[in-house]
Amino acid sequence: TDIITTPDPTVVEKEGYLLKAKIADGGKKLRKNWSTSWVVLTARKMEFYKESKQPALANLKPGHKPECVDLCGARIEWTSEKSSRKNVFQITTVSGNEFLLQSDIDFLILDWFHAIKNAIDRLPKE
Ligand code: I3P
Repeated sequence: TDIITTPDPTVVEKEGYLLKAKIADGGKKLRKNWSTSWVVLTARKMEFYKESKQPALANLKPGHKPECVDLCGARIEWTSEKSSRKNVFQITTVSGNEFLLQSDIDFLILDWFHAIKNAIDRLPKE
């Protein structure tokens, strides 16, 4: 069905653990360093928390702010070239941040890919 709704920016659309590697910051390449991250997707952004199931609590700790990814104008694509791992996709933000996300569980990474792609497609391009 094609029901068009205005997404509430505060509603968590999806959350869970994924393997994450940030490979560029503002267009500058970074050394790849995979780590498990608790990922929270809302309409306009993703947040990466350090391995906590309780983002609210993690957020209270000083110096433990989640990394925030603005999805407006972002790109998402599968990549088999940027990692030896299977099931890897890349998110590239307008600001030139690049993230690889991965899970060995096929349905899980597929769900994430489609949820993020849907969020991006609903948003204005900038
Ligand atoms: C990297 C590390 C990564 C690996 C990367 C290595 O080494 O092993 O896990 O990426 O491969 O360079 P280091 O820890 O010394 O930086 P994948 O697991 O995604 O393959 P790469 O250089 O081919 O990207």
